Amino acid sequence: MAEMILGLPKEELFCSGHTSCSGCGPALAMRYALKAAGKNTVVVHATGCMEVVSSAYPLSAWKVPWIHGTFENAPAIASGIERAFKSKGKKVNILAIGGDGATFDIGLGALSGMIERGHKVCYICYDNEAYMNTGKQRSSASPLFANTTTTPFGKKIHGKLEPKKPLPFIVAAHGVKYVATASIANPQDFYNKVKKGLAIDGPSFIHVFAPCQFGWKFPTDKTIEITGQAIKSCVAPIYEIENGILKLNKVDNKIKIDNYLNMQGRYKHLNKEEVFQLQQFVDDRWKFLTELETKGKVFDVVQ
Ligand SMILES: Cc1ncc(C[n+]2csc(CCOP(=O)(O)OP(=O)(O)O)c2C)c(N)n1
Ligand code: SF4
Ligand SMILES: [Mg+2]
Repeated sequence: MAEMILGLPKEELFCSGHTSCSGCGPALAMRYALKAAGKNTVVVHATGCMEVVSSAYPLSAWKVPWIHGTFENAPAIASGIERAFKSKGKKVNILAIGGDGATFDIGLGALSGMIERGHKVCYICYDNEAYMNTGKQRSSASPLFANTTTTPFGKKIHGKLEPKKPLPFIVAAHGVKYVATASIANPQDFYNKVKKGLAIDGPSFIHVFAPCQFGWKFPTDKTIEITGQAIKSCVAPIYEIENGILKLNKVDNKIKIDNYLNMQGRYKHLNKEEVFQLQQFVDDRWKFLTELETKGKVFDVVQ
């Protein structure tokens, strides 16, 4: 039996020596995801920070077979690999991984196709809420009012004008058996969800909230604290949608979002009205989710 630490295998399959910034949230997500998937895994990676920092030729941080295609086609490559193994009667975990830019925006068509065709692939989106690798441009996962290089705070606009795209729900509406959100502040929860996703006989989708100190502008030792603030304030709701039924991770003593915002440079321009609007958005969505939880099955499952 593998040696475990805090309920996770000690062995690292995404190993040290990669070139991410210190305090990188997504790099932790890679470590935990690989601990859950184990050695019998092929990883297909979209372009983005985690691909770039882990694969500078001739080096690799991956101790499992790993392939990088382009920014937009990881789900299509994963689909082909899955069918090839299936035709040989081999059982291998297929993890497709992309950032929010690759998943919410540019690879969404390929992801939708992979899901609709029913490929047995677990897709993990690590969400650092912008196109970080190319210099902090906004994505459709960037939150309302976030200061990015393409939604800069200035006289005309105060950061991004649109709220975050509700991607887990868009994926769930495809009829997928397993969709989950997770965070790097609760490795056991994320680990269990990746295991569950890989065990599904069909596509599964996991969205992991993973702060980026470079893009969000916070000190490198605050990554987990900020993630914790996002969970406790319900900025990042954590839930599963299993066979169409939504189950929320409970939050005792929900806190206000002020501290979460104050810890980050990307929000330092906000005025009181904007903080109020953001709080309202978070509260409304939490209420919506808690109400949805009481309804039983909210999505049809067709996979
Ligand atoms: C078709 C295409 N457009 C743009 C790029 C340039 N590009 C490479 S990585 C990247 C940003 C990736 O953002 P995300 O998926 O959120 O990952 P992150 O870098 O934030 O980890 C962009 C725009 C590209 N490689 N291919
Ligand atoms: S820019 Fe952000 S996501 Fe990219 S390596 Fe640095 S901390 Fe990690
Ligand atoms: Mg990103």
